[in-house]
Amino acid sequence: MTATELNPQQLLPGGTPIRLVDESGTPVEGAGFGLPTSDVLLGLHRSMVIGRRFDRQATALTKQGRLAVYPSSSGQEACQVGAVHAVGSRDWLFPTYRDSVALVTHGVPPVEVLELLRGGRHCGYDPYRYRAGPQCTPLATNALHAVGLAHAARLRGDDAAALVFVGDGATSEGDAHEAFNFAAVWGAPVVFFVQNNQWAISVPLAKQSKAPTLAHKAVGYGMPGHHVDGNDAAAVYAVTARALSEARAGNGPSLVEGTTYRMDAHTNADDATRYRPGDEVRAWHERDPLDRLTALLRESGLLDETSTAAVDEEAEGLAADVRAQLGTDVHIDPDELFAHVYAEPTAGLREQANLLAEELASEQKEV
Ligand SMILES: Cc1ncc(C[n+]2csc(CCOP(=O)(O)OP(=O)(O)O)c2C)c(N)n1
Repeated sequence: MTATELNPQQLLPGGTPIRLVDESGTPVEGAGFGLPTSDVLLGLHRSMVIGRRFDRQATALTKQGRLAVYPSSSGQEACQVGAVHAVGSRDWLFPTYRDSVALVTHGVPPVEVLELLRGGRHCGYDPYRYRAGPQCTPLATNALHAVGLAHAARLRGDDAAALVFVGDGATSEGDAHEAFNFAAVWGAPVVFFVQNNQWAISVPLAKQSKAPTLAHKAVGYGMPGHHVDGNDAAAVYAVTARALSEARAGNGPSLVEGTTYRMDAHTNADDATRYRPGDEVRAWHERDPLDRLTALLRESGLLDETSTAAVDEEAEGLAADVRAQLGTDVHIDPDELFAHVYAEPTAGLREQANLLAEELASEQKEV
């Protein structure tokens, strides 16, 4: 059934976030979705362990001056990993600066993911090869990219869908509005995944939106909104998989809100203790998404000491590899700054390039 055939009540999210596993790791009945298969659950666990280790390594590299900046997504692994595991081989992913773990989960080599953040190239990976757009720092611009690609795919008769991540703050942007509206009107196969981590730098959700939930925003555009417990990887996976499959089947876009929490500061350049109460942070530590999935898998006998150790070892290996590969300085010809801006460089751009070349040549002489 397409969104246009649904009545407004059917577009609204339920009264409570969809949850398949509670905070103690116990399955919850009656959410309208079955628990994913054992293989899927183990895959989610592996990606979350690797993602968290990668995130910790990247944060450490900022302290060693090897990365210019890193926006951690510690605490948000269930959203990023759960949603990306639902992405099909022909689908596309459109991440923000916060979504490095999503990219690693998607199969992009970690060092290529970090190329932008170490001050190398604007995008260290080939978007076509991995079917992943570049990480966007201007908020919600990636939502427009996702809609454009998905709409074009549909016109071509290609059944690919696009998954795009935006933050709670980004939903207030004009670009988000245009993307939601265009996608709904044209039935573009997009799933807008809002990672509601409660804060847009120092702006809390209460100062960001008066909507009952961010998922409620969807009804105003005429698309379904789903509200999911964003620290329950099983629920995120199940809801996103269904939303992507609806999109691929030609039933239009939808918006999924995952309620989660950014455990670290906005980036390594931010001090979150200046605006976030310690009690709030401690309460979210108790709802850790990885602990929840681990508890479920251990209780059901799917994970034991040996398999846990094997995943931990794999994550350590990945971190060691990242450290080794990022241990050297970036060497880029400064002239590259002007490449890829326009197909035909403008006169102004050529002038700037010449000025830079002259300045660098005079510095060389001084040395
Ligand atoms: C168009 C635009 N305006 C302002 C900024 C500055 N800015 C960077 S991050 C940020 C907060 C974003 O919060 P949210 O969308 O909730 O994402 P989060 O960082 O929490 O993942 C702002 C305002 C920006 N990057 N782009």
